[in-house]
Amino acid sequence: MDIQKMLASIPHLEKEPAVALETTVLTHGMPYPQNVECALACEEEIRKAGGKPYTIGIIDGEIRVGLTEDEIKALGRNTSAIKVSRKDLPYCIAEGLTGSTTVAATMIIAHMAGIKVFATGGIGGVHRGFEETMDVSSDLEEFSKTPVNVVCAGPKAILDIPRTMEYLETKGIPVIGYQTETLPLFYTRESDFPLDVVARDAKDAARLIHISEMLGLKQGSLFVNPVPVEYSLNPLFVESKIHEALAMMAKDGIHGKKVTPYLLDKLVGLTGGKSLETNIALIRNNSKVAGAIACELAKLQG
Ligand code: PSU
Ligand code: MN
Repeated sequence: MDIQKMLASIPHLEKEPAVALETTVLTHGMPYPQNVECALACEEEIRKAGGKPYTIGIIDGEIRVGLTEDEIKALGRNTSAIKVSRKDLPYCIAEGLTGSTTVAATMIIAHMAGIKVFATGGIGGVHRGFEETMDVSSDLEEFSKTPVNVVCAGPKAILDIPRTMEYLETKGIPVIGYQTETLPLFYTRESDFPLDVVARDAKDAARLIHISEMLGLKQGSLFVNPVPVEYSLNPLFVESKIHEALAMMAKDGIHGKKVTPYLLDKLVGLTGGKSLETNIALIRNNSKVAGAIACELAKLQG
């Protein structure tokens, strides 16, 4: 693989209303075939909002910005694709492997392509029991390194939410409520965590991104966008299922990069598929909002 040639093939999309989409949620976050349907629906949501979707992944060791529909379908069926975060990028490319990119790795590649807005479901964060395991997602660290702005439905509820928020604060990462004054918790719309900053609409959000850029802050921000009300799950129901999933995980001795996929998978079973339905709804909704923000940003900067 000629690395120089591969890098030269990455498009430059600074002036476009481009929105990045990740692929770990496709390969490790949802079962087939809902994963593929969801990935294609997210692209469509972005287009409907006037944006241009670019699904990011690594095919046979080659970084790809803008997978085709057939490639998304193939990746969604590929059970041997590796989960690629920041640390895994060189290895995946060196070995010519096919990999799906996490929030952290997708931010890095999106930035190479000049994409400033990125939609996902929920970012990684500080895991419950981190005192013991030291498990903190490298997604959090990425925001202080890479100026890409992520629309999500809050940190995943499986995490230690107060500590995830403290970590973001320490790193100087803006957490901006999209039409909400409290932090949404992925499967549920609301929480007891107040937010300092609220974006009233996509234009507001784009201005915050633009100003951060003009100040030369060279870091990302996090837009937290609540799941649509009809898909929001009861927080007590979710919490009890998370406890069950965590107990199963302890018994199965799961660690490291397997933790998040394991918990999401167990929750689908424990909630009778409800968590999956909600996950699909929220990620589509985030894609729609990201498309609108990317449009406003392109107008500001075009
Ligand atoms: N959003 C979802 N489902 C997912 C993810 C996000 O709705 O599976 C993925 C993202 O790729 C994120 C990863 O980066 O989960 C977090 O993994 P970890 O906790 O190992 O960093
Ligand atoms: Mn981890």
